[in-house]
Amino acid sequence: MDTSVFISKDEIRSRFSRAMSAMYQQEVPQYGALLSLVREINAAVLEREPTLERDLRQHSELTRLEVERHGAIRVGTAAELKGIAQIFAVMGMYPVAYYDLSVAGVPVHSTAFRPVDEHALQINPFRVFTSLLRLELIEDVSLRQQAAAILSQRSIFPPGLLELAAQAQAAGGLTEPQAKEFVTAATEVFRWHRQATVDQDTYRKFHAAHRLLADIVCFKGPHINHLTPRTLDIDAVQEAMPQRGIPAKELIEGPPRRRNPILLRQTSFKALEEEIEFVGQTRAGSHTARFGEIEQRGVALTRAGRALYDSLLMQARELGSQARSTQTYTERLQHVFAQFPDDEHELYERGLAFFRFEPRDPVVWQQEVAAGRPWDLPDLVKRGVVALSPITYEDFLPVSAAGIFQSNLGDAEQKNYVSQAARAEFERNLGSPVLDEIDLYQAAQTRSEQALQQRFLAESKA
Ligand code: OOG
Ligand code: NI
Repeated sequence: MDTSVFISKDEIRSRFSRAMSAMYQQEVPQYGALLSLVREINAAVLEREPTLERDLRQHSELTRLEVERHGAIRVGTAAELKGIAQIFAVMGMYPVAYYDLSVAGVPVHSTAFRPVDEHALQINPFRVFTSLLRLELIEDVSLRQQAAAILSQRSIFPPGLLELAAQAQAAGGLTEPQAKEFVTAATEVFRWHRQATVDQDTYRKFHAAHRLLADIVCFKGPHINHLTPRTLDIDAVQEAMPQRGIPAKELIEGPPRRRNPILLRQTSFKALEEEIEFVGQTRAGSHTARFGEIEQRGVALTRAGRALYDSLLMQARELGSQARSTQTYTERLQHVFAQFPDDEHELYERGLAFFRFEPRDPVVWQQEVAAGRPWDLPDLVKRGVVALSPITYEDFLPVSAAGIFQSNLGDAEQKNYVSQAARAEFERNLGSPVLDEIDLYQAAQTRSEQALQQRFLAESKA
Protein backbone atom coordinates (compact mmCIF):
# COMPACT_ATOMS: atom_id res chain seq x y z
CA MET A 1 0.00 0.00 0.00
CA ASP A 2 1.29 3.44 -0.92
CA THR A 3 1.12 5.22 2.43
CA SER A 4 2.02 8.57 0.87
CA VAL A 5 -1.62 8.97 -0.12
CA PHE A 6 -2.69 8.95 3.52
CA ILE A 7 -3.79 12.12 5.27
CA SER A 8 -1.82 12.53 8.51
CA LYS A 9 -3.50 11.87 11.83
CA ASP A 10 -2.63 15.41 12.88
CA GLU A 11 -4.41 16.81 9.86
CA ILE A 12 -7.49 14.67 10.52
CA ARG A 13 -7.51 15.86 14.15
CA SER A 14 -7.27 19.49 13.05
CA ARG A 15 -10.14 19.08 10.61
CA PHE A 16 -12.19 17.33 13.27
CA SER A 17 -11.66 20.08 15.85
CA ARG A 18 -12.62 22.70 13.24
CA ALA A 19 -15.77 20.79 12.36
CA MET A 20 -16.68 20.44 16.05
CA SER A 21 -16.16 24.16 16.59
CA ALA A 22 -18.39 25.10 13.66
CA MET A 23 -21.11 22.72 14.82
CA TYR A 24 -20.97 23.92 18.42
CA GLN A 25 -21.12 27.61 17.50
CA GLN A 26 -24.25 26.84 15.59
CA GLU A 27 -25.76 24.80 18.38
CA VAL A 28 -24.80 27.15 21.24
CA PRO A 29 -24.71 30.79 20.05
CA GLN A 30 -23.45 31.97 23.44
CA TYR A 31 -20.31 29.95 22.78
CA GLY A 32 -19.72 32.14 19.73
CA ALA A 33 -20.03 35.19 21.98
CA LEU A 34 -17.41 33.72 24.33
CA LEU A 35 -15.07 33.10 21.38
CA SER A 36 -15.37 36.75 20.32
CA LEU A 37 -14.61 37.93 23.84
CA VAL A 38 -11.55 35.66 24.06
CA ARG A 39 -10.33 36.92 20.68
CA GLU A 40 -10.64 40.55 21.80
CA ILE A 41 -8.82 39.99 25.05
CA ASN A 42 -6.07 37.98 23.39
CA ALA A 43 -5.55 40.83 20.93
CA ALA A 44 -5.36 43.34 23.78
CA VAL A 45 -2.78 41.22 25.61
CA LEU A 46 -0.61 40.88 22.50
CA GLU A 47 -0.67 44.61 22.02
CA ARG A 48 0.25 45.21 25.65
CA GLU A 49 3.05 42.60 25.63
CA PRO A 50 5.11 42.70 22.43
CA THR A 51 7.64 40.20 23.84
CA LEU A 52 4.86 37.66 24.30
CA GLU A 53 3.76 38.33 20.76
CA ARG A 54 7.27 37.72 19.47
CA ASP A 55 7.53 34.56 21.54
CA LEU A 56 4.28 33.13 20.24
CA ARG A 57 5.21 34.05 16.69
CA GLN A 58 8.56 32.32 17.02
CA HIS A 59 6.91 29.16 18.27
CA SER A 60 4.30 29.30 15.45
CA GLU A 61 1.64 29.76 18.10
CA LEU A 62 0.14 32.96 16.83
CA THR A 63 -1.81 31.52 13.91
CA ARG A 64 -3.45 28.81 15.99
CA LEU A 65 -4.10 30.86 19.09
CA GLU A 66 -7.80 30.85 18.38
CA VAL A 67 -8.28 27.12 17.86
CA GLU A 68 -10.01 25.13 20.55
CA ARG A 69 -7.85 23.29 23.03
CA HIS A 70 -10.34 20.78 24.35
CA GLY A 71 -13.88 19.51 24.52
CA ALA A 72 -15.77 17.07 26.75
CA ILE A 73 -18.16 14.17 26.31
CA ARG A 74 -19.82 11.60 28.57
CA VAL A 75 -20.52 8.03 27.50
CA GLY A 76 -22.76 5.38 29.00
CA THR A 77 -21.15 1.99 28.44
CA ALA A 78 -17.85 0.18 28.03
CA ALA A 79 -18.71 -0.59 24.40
CA GLU A 80 -19.25 3.12 23.73
CA LEU A 81 -15.95 3.98 25.39
CA LYS A 82 -14.10 1.38 23.30
CA GLY A 83 -15.64 2.69 20.10
CA ILE A 84 -14.74 6.26 21.02
CA ALA A 85 -11.14 5.17 21.71
CA GLN A 86 -10.98 3.55 18.27
CA ILE A 87 -12.22 6.75 16.60
CA PHE A 88 -9.83 9.03 18.47
CA ALA A 89 -6.89 6.75 17.66
CA VAL A 90 -7.44 7.53 13.96
CA MET A 91 -6.78 11.18 14.87
CA GLY A 92 -3.68 10.42 16.94
CA MET A 93 -5.47 10.88 20.27
CA TYR A 94 -4.71 8.38 23.01
CA PRO A 95 -6.03 8.00 26.57
CA VAL A 96 -3.83 9.81 29.09
CA ALA A 97 -4.38 9.82 32.88
CA TYR A 98 -7.24 8.55 35.02
CA TYR A 99 -9.53 10.96 36.83
CA ASP A 100 -11.75 9.81 39.67
CA LEU A 101 -14.68 12.19 40.04
CA SER A 102 -16.61 10.11 42.55
CA VAL A 103 -15.05 12.13 45.39
CA ALA A 104 -16.89 15.16 44.10
CA GLY A 105 -20.21 13.40 43.98
CA VAL A 106 -20.14 12.92 40.24
CA PRO A 107 -20.86 9.30 39.22
CA VAL A 108 -18.28 9.10 36.44
CA HIS A 109 -14.61 8.42 35.93
CA SER A 110 -12.61 9.83 33.09
CA THR A 111 -9.57 10.04 30.89
CA ALA A 112 -8.49 12.52 28.23
CA PHE A 113 -7.81 11.45 24.65
CA ARG A 114 -4.97 13.60 23.37
CA PRO A 115 -1.92 13.67 21.14
CA VAL A 116 1.17 12.53 23.03
CA ASP A 117 4.23 13.28 20.99
CA GLU A 118 5.70 16.76 20.98
CA HIS A 119 5.36 17.31 17.25
CA ALA A 120 1.69 16.29 17.23
CA LEU A 121 0.98 18.53 20.23
CA GLN A 122 2.60 21.40 18.41
CA ILE A 123 0.47 20.94 15.31
CA ASN A 124 -2.80 20.74 17.20
CA PRO A 125 -3.17 19.79 20.87
CA PHE A 126 -6.95 19.19 20.70
CA ARG A 127 -8.06 16.78 23.41
CA VAL A 128 -11.37 15.35 24.55
CA PHE A 129 -12.09 14.86 28.25
CA THR A 130 -14.11 11.66 28.21
CA SER A 131 -16.19 10.43 31.12
CA LEU A 132 -17.77 7.03 31.58
CA LEU A 133 -20.94 6.68 33.64
CA ARG A 134 -20.59 4.52 36.75
CA LEU A 135 -23.99 2.98 37.24
CA GLU A 136 -22.77 1.13 40.32
CA LEU A 137 -22.69 4.49 42.12
CA ILE A 138 -26.43 4.97 41.59
CA GLU A 139 -28.16 3.69 44.68
CA ASP A 140 -31.54 2.73 43.25
CA VAL A 141 -31.06 -0.75 41.79
CA SER A 142 -34.12 -0.74 39.57
CA LEU A 143 -33.17 2.66 38.14
CA ARG A 144 -29.70 1.29 37.50
CA GLN A 145 -31.18 -1.64 35.58
CA GLN A 146 -33.49 0.60 33.62
CA ALA A 147 -30.57 2.86 32.65
CA ALA A 148 -28.51 -0.13 31.52
CA ALA A 149 -31.43 -1.41 29.44
CA ILE A 150 -31.93 1.96 27.73
CA LEU A 151 -28.22 2.31 27.01
CA SER A 152 -28.02 -1.19 25.57
CA GLN A 153 -30.62 -0.18 22.97
CA ARG A 154 -28.76 2.75 21.50
CA SER A 155 -26.02 2.88 18.95
CA ILE A 156 -24.09 6.15 19.04
CA PHE A 157 -21.96 5.54 15.93
CA PRO A 158 -23.26 6.31 12.42
CA PRO A 159 -23.18 3.23 10.15
CA GLY A 160 -19.74 2.61 8.72
CA LEU A 161 -17.78 4.81 11.12
CA LEU A 162 -16.26 2.06 13.26
CA GLU A 163 -15.51 0.05 10.13
CA LEU A 164 -13.68 3.03 8.68
CA ALA A 165 -11.72 3.41 11.93
CA ALA A 166 -10.81 -0.29 11.87
CA GLN A 167 -9.70 0.02 8.30
CA ALA A 168 -7.56 3.06 9.10
CA GLN A 169 -5.89 1.05 11.80
CA ALA A 170 -5.31 -1.98 9.58
CA ALA A 171 -4.03 -0.01 6.58
CA GLY A 172 -2.14 2.58 8.60
CA GLY A 173 -4.18 5.62 7.53
CA LEU A 174 -7.02 7.14 5.52
CA THR A 175 -7.00 8.54 2.00
CA GLU A 176 -8.44 11.99 1.28
CA PRO A 177 -12.00 10.85 0.45
CA GLN A 178 -11.96 8.46 3.42
CA ALA A 179 -10.72 11.19 5.74
CA LYS A 180 -13.55 13.48 4.60
CA GLU A 181 -16.12 10.80 5.24
CA PHE A 182 -14.52 9.99 8.58
CA VAL A 183 -14.51 13.56 9.91
CA THR A 184 -18.15 14.08 8.91
CA ALA A 185 -19.26 10.85 10.58
CA ALA A 186 -17.11 11.35 13.69
CA THR A 187 -18.49 14.86 14.21
CA GLU A 188 -22.01 13.47 13.87
CA VAL A 189 -21.46 11.28 16.97
CA PHE A 190 -21.28 14.40 19.15
CA ARG A 191 -24.18 16.33 17.68
CA TRP A 192 -26.95 17.56 19.94
CA HIS A 193 -30.38 15.93 19.52
CA ARG A 194 -33.29 17.76 20.97
CA GLN A 195 -35.43 14.64 20.97
CA ALA A 196 -34.96 12.66 24.13
CA THR A 197 -35.15 8.90 23.74
CA VAL A 198 -37.47 8.54 26.76
CA ASP A 199 -40.74 9.97 28.06
CA GLN A 200 -40.87 12.81 30.55
CA ASP A 201 -41.47 10.64 33.63
CA THR A 202 -38.45 8.50 32.89
CA TYR A 203 -36.32 11.60 32.32
CA ARG A 204 -37.53 13.05 35.63
CA LYS A 205 -36.67 9.90 37.53
CA PHE A 206 -33.12 9.84 36.18
CA HIS A 207 -32.78 13.57 36.70
CA ALA A 208 -33.86 13.25 40.32
CA ALA A 209 -31.28 10.53 40.97
CA HIS A 210 -28.51 12.63 39.38
CA ARG A 211 -28.69 15.24 36.63
CA LEU A 212 -25.73 13.68 34.95
CA LEU A 213 -27.56 10.36 34.73
CA ALA A 214 -30.36 12.02 32.74
CA ASP A 215 -27.84 13.74 30.51
CA ILE A 216 -26.02 10.52 29.67
CA VAL A 217 -28.92 8.06 29.46
CA CYS A 218 -31.85 9.97 27.93
CA PHE A 219 -30.39 11.08 24.61
CA LYS A 220 -29.30 9.50 21.33
CA GLY A 221 -25.63 10.08 21.84
CA PRO A 222 -22.77 11.69 23.77
CA HIS A 223 -23.36 15.30 22.69
CA ILE A 224 -20.34 17.53 23.07
CA ASN A 225 -21.02 19.46 26.29
CA HIS A 226 -18.41 22.20 25.93
CA LEU A 227 -15.46 23.39 23.90
CA THR A 228 -12.58 25.38 25.32
CA PRO A 229 -10.41 27.94 23.58
CA ARG A 230 -7.14 29.25 24.95
CA THR A 231 -6.97 32.68 26.56
CA LEU A 232 -3.86 34.72 27.28
CA ASP A 233 -5.54 36.40 30.26
CA ILE A 234 -8.11 34.29 32.04
CA ASP A 235 -8.68 36.85 34.81
CA ALA A 236 -9.67 39.47 32.24
CA VAL A 237 -12.12 37.12 30.52
CA GLN A 238 -13.61 36.08 33.85
CA GLU A 239 -14.20 39.72 34.71
CA ALA A 240 -15.60 40.64 31.31
CA MET A 241 -18.04 37.73 30.95
CA PRO A 242 -20.84 39.15 33.16
CA GLN A 243 -20.48 42.55 31.47
CA ARG A 244 -21.32 40.79 28.20
CA GLY A 245 -24.29 39.02 29.69
CA ILE A 246 -22.42 35.70 29.80
CA PRO A 247 -23.26 33.96 33.10
CA ALA A 248 -19.77 33.12 34.39
CA LYS A 249 -19.03 30.47 36.96
CA GLU A 250 -18.02 32.11 40.27
CA LEU A 251 -14.39 31.02 40.47
CA ILE A 252 -11.43 30.30 38.28
CA GLU A 253 -10.37 26.71 38.97
CA GLY A 254 -6.75 25.74 39.56
CA PRO A 255 -3.73 27.65 40.83
CA PRO A 256 -3.78 31.43 41.41
CA ARG A 257 -2.37 33.98 38.99
CA ARG A 258 1.46 33.89 39.04
CA ARG A 259 4.46 35.23 37.18
CA ASN A 260 5.32 31.71 36.06
CA PRO A 261 2.03 29.94 35.34
CA ILE A 262 1.76 26.31 36.47
CA LEU A 263 -0.60 23.54 35.38
CA LEU A 264 -4.00 24.73 34.23
CA ARG A 265 -6.43 27.51 35.08
CA GLN A 266 -9.96 27.29 33.72
CA THR A 267 -13.37 28.87 34.04
CA SER A 268 -16.68 28.53 32.21
CA PHE A 269 -20.09 30.00 31.66
CA LYS A 270 -22.99 28.11 33.11
CA ALA A 271 -24.92 25.57 31.12
CA LEU A 272 -27.90 26.94 29.21
CA GLU A 273 -31.46 25.74 29.45
CA GLU A 274 -32.40 24.15 26.15
CA GLU A 275 -35.72 22.97 24.83
CA ILE A 276 -36.13 19.26 24.37
CA GLU A 277 -38.90 16.91 23.23
CA PHE A 278 -39.89 13.81 25.10
CA VAL A 279 -41.23 10.62 23.59
CA GLY A 280 -45.02 10.68 23.37
CA GLN A 281 -45.40 14.30 24.50
CA THR A 282 -46.29 17.36 22.52
CA ARG A 283 -45.31 19.88 25.19
CA ALA A 284 -41.61 20.68 25.18
CA GLY A 285 -39.39 20.18 28.23
CA SER A 286 -35.97 21.56 29.04
CA HIS A 287 -32.49 20.29 29.79
CA THR A 288 -29.27 21.99 30.83
CA ALA A 289 -25.98 20.45 29.91
CA ARG A 290 -24.04 22.53 27.47
CA PHE A 291 -21.70 25.38 28.24
CA GLY A 292 -18.48 27.14 27.19
CA GLU A 293 -15.13 27.16 28.90
CA ILE A 294 -11.73 28.86 28.60
CA GLU A 295 -8.31 27.71 29.67
CA GLN A 296 -4.81 29.03 30.30
CA ARG A 297 -2.00 26.54 30.65
CA GLY A 298 1.32 26.70 32.46
CA VAL A 299 4.31 24.46 33.09
CA ALA A 300 3.88 20.75 33.84
CA LEU A 301 4.86 19.73 37.37
CA THR A 302 6.93 16.77 38.49
CA ARG A 303 5.46 14.32 41.01
CA ALA A 304 6.99 16.44 43.80
CA GLY A 305 5.59 19.63 42.31
CA ARG A 306 2.19 18.07 41.90
CA ALA A 307 2.18 16.83 45.50
CA LEU A 308 2.99 20.36 46.68
CA TYR A 309 0.22 21.78 44.46
CA ASP A 310 -2.33 19.28 45.78
CA SER A 311 -1.47 19.96 49.41
CA LEU A 312 -1.59 23.76 48.99
CA LEU A 313 -4.89 23.56 47.17
CA MET A 314 -6.27 21.42 49.97
CA GLN A 315 -5.07 23.98 52.51
CA ALA A 316 -6.77 26.83 50.68
CA ARG A 317 -10.01 24.90 50.50
CA GLU A 318 -9.91 23.81 54.11
CA LEU A 319 -9.26 27.34 55.31
CA GLY A 320 -12.34 28.31 53.35
CA SER A 321 -14.57 25.93 55.21
CA GLN A 322 -13.59 27.54 58.53
CA ALA A 323 -16.24 30.06 59.43
CA ARG A 324 -13.76 32.67 60.77
CA SER A 325 -12.24 33.28 57.41
CA THR A 326 -12.97 36.74 56.05
CA GLN A 327 -10.69 36.37 53.04
CA THR A 328 -12.15 35.54 49.68
CA TYR A 329 -11.19 32.23 48.12
CA THR A 330 -8.94 34.03 45.65
CA GLU A 331 -7.12 35.82 48.49
CA ARG A 332 -6.66 32.58 50.42
CA LEU A 333 -5.37 30.85 47.33
CA GLN A 334 -2.84 33.64 46.70
CA HIS A 335 -1.78 33.55 50.31
CA VAL A 336 -1.32 29.77 50.53
CA PHE A 337 0.43 29.54 47.16
CA ALA A 338 3.10 31.99 48.29
CA GLN A 339 4.76 28.73 49.38
CA PHE A 340 5.03 27.55 45.78
CA PRO A 341 8.25 28.96 44.24
CA ASP A 342 7.56 31.39 41.44
CA ASP A 343 11.01 31.54 39.92
CA GLU A 344 11.97 29.35 36.95
CA HIS A 345 15.40 28.52 38.27
CA GLU A 346 14.08 27.56 41.65
CA LEU A 347 11.35 25.41 40.08
CA TYR A 348 14.05 23.60 38.13
CA GLU A 349 16.60 23.30 40.91
CA ARG A 350 14.06 21.96 43.36
CA GLY A 351 12.74 19.49 40.79
CA LEU A 352 9.21 20.87 40.88
CA ALA A 353 8.58 21.47 37.18
CA PHE A 354 9.59 20.11 33.76
CA PHE A 355 11.64 22.07 31.24
CA ARG A 356 13.34 21.86 27.88
CA PHE A 357 16.86 23.21 27.51
CA GLU A 358 18.46 25.40 24.88
CA PRO A 359 21.60 27.55 24.65
CA ARG A 360 20.76 31.08 25.72
CA ASP A 361 23.25 32.71 23.37
CA PRO A 362 25.30 31.13 20.54
CA VAL A 363 28.54 32.95 21.42
CA VAL A 364 28.38 32.09 25.11
CA TRP A 365 27.58 28.50 24.14
CA GLN A 366 30.62 28.31 21.83
CA GLN A 367 32.86 29.60 24.60
CA GLU A 368 31.47 27.05 27.00
CA VAL A 369 32.03 24.19 24.56
CA ALA A 370 35.60 25.38 23.92
CA ALA A 371 36.37 25.58 27.65
CA GLY A 372 36.49 21.77 27.83
CA ARG A 373 34.65 21.35 31.14
CA PRO A 374 32.64 18.13 31.63
CA TRP A 375 28.90 18.21 30.90
CA ASP A 376 26.97 19.45 33.93
CA LEU A 377 23.48 20.65 33.05
CA PRO A 378 22.43 22.06 36.44
CA ASP A 379 25.62 24.10 36.47
CA LEU A 380 25.06 25.37 32.91
CA VAL A 381 21.54 26.38 33.84
CA LYS A 382 22.74 28.10 36.98
CA ARG A 383 25.37 30.07 35.10
CA GLY A 384 22.84 31.09 32.46
CA VAL A 385 24.58 29.29 29.58
CA VAL A 386 21.51 27.12 29.10
CA ALA A 387 18.02 28.65 29.18
CA LEU A 388 14.94 26.91 30.54
CA SER A 389 11.84 26.59 28.41
CA PRO A 390 8.77 25.35 30.31
CA ILE A 391 7.07 22.15 29.11
CA THR A 392 3.35 22.92 28.90
CA TYR A 393 0.90 20.94 31.02
CA GLU A 394 -1.37 19.10 28.57
CA ASP A 395 -3.72 17.34 30.98
CA PHE A 396 -6.50 18.09 33.44
CA LEU A 397 -6.93 18.46 37.19
CA PRO A 398 -9.50 16.34 39.03
CA VAL A 399 -10.47 19.00 41.58
CA SER A 400 -10.87 21.58 38.82
CA ALA A 401 -12.84 19.17 36.65
CA ALA A 402 -15.13 18.49 39.61
CA GLY A 403 -15.62 22.25 40.01
CA ILE A 404 -16.53 22.57 36.32
CA PHE A 405 -18.99 19.67 36.58
CA GLN A 406 -20.53 21.07 39.74
CA SER A 407 -20.98 24.62 38.50
CA ASN A 408 -23.29 23.08 35.95
CA LEU A 409 -25.16 20.81 38.31
CA GLY A 410 -26.27 23.32 40.93
CA ASP A 411 -25.58 23.12 44.65
CA ALA A 412 -28.33 20.62 45.26
CA GLU A 413 -26.33 18.10 43.32
CA GLN A 414 -23.24 18.20 45.48
CA LYS A 415 -23.82 14.74 46.81
CA ASN A 416 -20.65 13.37 48.23
CA TYR A 417 -19.72 9.85 47.45
CA VAL A 418 -16.81 8.30 49.21
CA SER A 419 -13.75 8.26 47.00
CA GLN A 420 -14.03 5.13 44.93
CA ALA A 421 -11.31 5.29 42.37
CA ALA A 422 -11.62 2.30 40.07
CA ARG A 423 -8.84 2.70 37.60
CA ALA A 424 -8.46 -1.00 36.85
CA GLU A 425 -12.18 -1.24 36.10
CA PHE A 426 -11.97 1.81 33.86
CA GLU A 427 -9.05 0.37 31.94
CA ARG A 428 -10.89 -2.91 31.50
CA ASN A 429 -13.82 -0.99 30.04
CA LEU A 430 -11.51 1.03 27.81
CA GLY A 431 -9.72 -2.09 26.65
CA SER A 432 -6.24 -0.71 27.39
CA PRO A 433 -4.28 1.02 30.15
CA VAL A 434 -4.24 4.81 30.25
CA LEU A 435 -0.84 6.45 29.78
CA ASP A 436 0.88 8.10 32.72
CA GLU A 437 1.08 11.83 32.10
CA ILE A 438 4.10 12.44 34.35
CA ASP A 439 6.06 9.75 32.51
CA LEU A 440 5.35 11.60 29.26
CA TYR A 441 6.65 14.93 30.62
CA GLN A 442 9.67 13.25 32.17
CA ALA A 443 10.48 11.62 28.83
CA ALA A 444 10.19 14.97 27.04
CA GLN A 445 12.58 16.61 29.51
CA THR A 446 15.05 13.73 29.29
CA ARG A 447 15.01 13.81 25.48
CA SER A 448 15.76 17.53 25.52
CA GLU A 449 18.59 17.08 28.00
CA GLN A 450 20.13 14.22 26.01
CA ALA A 451 19.90 16.08 22.71
CA LEU A 452 21.70 19.08 24.16
CA GLN A 453 24.33 16.89 25.81
CA GLN A 454 25.00 15.13 22.51
CA ARG A 455 25.37 18.44 20.78
CA PHE A 456 27.78 19.61 23.50
CA LEU A 457 29.92 16.50 23.17
CA ALA A 458 29.89 16.56 19.37
CA GLU A 459 30.88 20.22 19.22
CA SER A 460 33.62 19.88 21.82
CA LYS A 461 35.21 17.06 19.79
CA ALA A 462 35.01 18.98 16.56
C1 OOG B 1 -16.23 17.51 31.94
C2 OOG B 1 -15.76 18.49 32.97
C3 OOG B 1 -14.24 18.50 33.07
C4 OOG B 1 -12.40 20.13 32.45
O1 OOG B 1 -11.99 21.00 31.65
O2 OOG B 1 -11.86 19.94 33.55
C5 OOG B 1 -13.58 19.34 32.06
C6 OOG B 1 -17.72 17.44 31.78
O3 OOG B 1 -18.45 18.32 32.28
O4 OOG B 1 -18.17 16.48 31.12
O5 OOG B 1 -13.92 19.44 30.92
NI1 NI C 1 -13.34 21.34 30.12
